[in-house]
Amino acid sequence: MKATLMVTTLLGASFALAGNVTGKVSFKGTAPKADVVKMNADPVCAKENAGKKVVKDDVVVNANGTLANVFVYVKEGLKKEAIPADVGSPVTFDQSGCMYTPHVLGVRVGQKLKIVNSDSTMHNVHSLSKTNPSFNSAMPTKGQTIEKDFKKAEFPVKVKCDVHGWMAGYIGVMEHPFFAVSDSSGAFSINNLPPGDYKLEAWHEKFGTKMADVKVTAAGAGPVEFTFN
Ligand SMILES: [Cu+2]
Repeated sequence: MKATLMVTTLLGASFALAGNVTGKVSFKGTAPKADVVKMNADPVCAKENAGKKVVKDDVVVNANGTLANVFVYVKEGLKKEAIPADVGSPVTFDQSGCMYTPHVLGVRVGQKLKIVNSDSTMHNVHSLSKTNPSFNSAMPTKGQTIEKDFKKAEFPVKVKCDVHGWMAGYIGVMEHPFFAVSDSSGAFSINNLPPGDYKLEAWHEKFGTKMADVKVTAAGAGPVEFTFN
């Protein structure tokens, strides 16, 4: 799919906090029709979603014409000393209603990934990592939790459920904490980035990648806009 990139950088916008890169991911064109996920193969999944219309989560175009689940991260320009040593608290990756929540997330190398089964059915969480060892863990019990981490940076790591063919998620394993995922209004915010010139990459599982240059000064950085179509 041919896509054009529009990057808008308004330096020194008064609403931007110093060191924070905020922006949004727009979607131009016709949103693909969201297919309903048929969960009849597992009556537990079907029951958990009774009365709800669950749609596929590979392309989520928001009501305001933006795109959710885009992973945005600093690809170039970061100095090693700018990377905080503390990798932060565990990040939760939930299997709930037989879907992954969140669908796309980031963790740092060495940061704990807390994988939860909130369903009364068995999920089998299977990472298709290549740089890191793949894991493949059956989680038969509701409320069960396991912890994983990654020793090396790798992006993207696809995760799937071997029981439920519709379940897929993506994890960005990063050396640094300067990443974000666009939300239900298309917004993202990469915080506390030291002043400098950076290249950001925005990645979407179906629409590929876009790059943007951003300059962070002591006054912060203005909004960055990525456009996929
Ligand atoms: Cu599953």
